[in-house]
Amino acid sequence: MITMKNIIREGNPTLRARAKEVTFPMTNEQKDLAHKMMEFLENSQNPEIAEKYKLRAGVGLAAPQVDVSLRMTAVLVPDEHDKPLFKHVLVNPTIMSESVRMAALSEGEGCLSVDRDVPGYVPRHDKITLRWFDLDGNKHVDKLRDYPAIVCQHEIDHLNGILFFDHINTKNPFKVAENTIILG
Ligand code: NB4
Ligand code: NI
Repeated sequence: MITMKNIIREGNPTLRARAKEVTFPMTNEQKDLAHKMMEFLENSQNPEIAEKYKLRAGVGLAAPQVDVSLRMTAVLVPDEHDKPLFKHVLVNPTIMSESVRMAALSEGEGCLSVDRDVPGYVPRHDKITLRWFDLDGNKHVDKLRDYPAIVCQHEIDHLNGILFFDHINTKNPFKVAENTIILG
């Protein structure tokens, strides 16, 4: 299983690299990694398992975070009743279109690869149209908004070597642009 020991941290060059496209058919090793990434998210959101293995809670995990430079990310966004709102491993995800309106989480963002608090709003597109492939190479197109859209943008950033604090306004971390809504 994946634990915090397997997750690389800020300063490791893999986190700043552009990850490579996955080619189909995926290898068994790649599929296995995809399943283990989703399993990590499930475990991290289970209070008993998270406590036992000292896992930080996560709603997303990108392959570069476990030092595999491939365009693949697991996303597990629960709703208030812990029923998944969006639960998929996205392979080669691409944002096809995005809203002009931006959104940011009121609490800012954290990252499993960043061991410090970086306060500030992280402006992201409020709505995105996302194209992605599943492990069998089937193409999917989803329109996402608000929280799931923000999570997917954080994860796709990892595939492009971008970390959340790259988006925070350095002069005024809590500055709100006029086209930005604050969520949460
Ligand atoms: C990715 C997220 C950071 C901001 C928003 C949030 C948590 C992460 C990083 C957008 C994407 C991981 C991957 C949470 C969390 C709410 C839902 C369900 C029950 C606890 C869980 C806590 F843990 N971010 N952590 N950070 N990343 N919400 N929740 N809750 O997930 O670095 O690249 O279990
Ligand atoms: Ni992250």
